[in-house]
Amino acid sequence: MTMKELEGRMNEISPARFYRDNGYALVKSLISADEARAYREECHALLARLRPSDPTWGSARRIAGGGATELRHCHDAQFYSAAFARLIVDPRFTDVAAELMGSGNVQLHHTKIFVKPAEKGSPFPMHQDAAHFPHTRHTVGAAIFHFDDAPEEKGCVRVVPGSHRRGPLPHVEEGGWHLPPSRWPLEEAVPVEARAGDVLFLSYLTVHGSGVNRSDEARTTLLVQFRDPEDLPAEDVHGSRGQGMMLRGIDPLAGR
Ligand SMILES: O=C(O)CCC(=O)C(=O)O
Repeated sequence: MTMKELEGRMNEISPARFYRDNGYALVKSLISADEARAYREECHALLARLRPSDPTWGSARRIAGGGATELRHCHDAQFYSAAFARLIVDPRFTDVAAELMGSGNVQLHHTKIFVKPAEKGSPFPMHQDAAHFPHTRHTVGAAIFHFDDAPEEKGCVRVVPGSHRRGPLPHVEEGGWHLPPSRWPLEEAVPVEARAGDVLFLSYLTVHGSGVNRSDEARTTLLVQFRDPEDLPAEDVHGSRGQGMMLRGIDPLAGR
């Protein structure tokens, strides 16, 4: 399907149905434009306070055509500003996450803010998040809150629709931990352009990446990785301070 056909289909059917078929769903205006603007300011103020690290993958430079690029980032944002703690338990978000997973219970894996600075915001080579933190039942998903518009020239997220059905794929350690770029070129993936307030939900098996921000404005997002609490990690990797917090419902495994 072309990008336009996918967008049309997304408007016709429920996010849960589209997510099941394609491994992703863009929920438009999940928060208002005013809320997105306030969260944008909160992200930039927080990063200014923290002196953030730059997690740009070594292989990003090749994708960017050789030039240096930059990412500003913070893990576990809800530990630094209560605004993010409120957002991750907001039923507008958790109800969608529950519906997509087919579980009433939504548990936090981790959160991270990404700011791709204007003109040189780093790309992400194509990958599955599953390669970074594999789980036993594959319910894990990401919700990417957009706090400003993310058109293609800003390095929006790109996806391979339906790739979640292929299961975990072998990744290569090559300036990052991603799929071989020659077999999974970023340019061939479908760009999911978003507006401030939109939230992109993505299965952790969906092959995705993102391009360079070449625009004159930063791209600002909060990524919330969630799971069904009964979906246990397959490997003891990727710890984070907030992991295991319940965002909706209960943890049926507690006390066992
Ligand atoms: O925000 C982006 O551009 C992509 C982030 C991503 O792919 C990830 O964190 O797994």
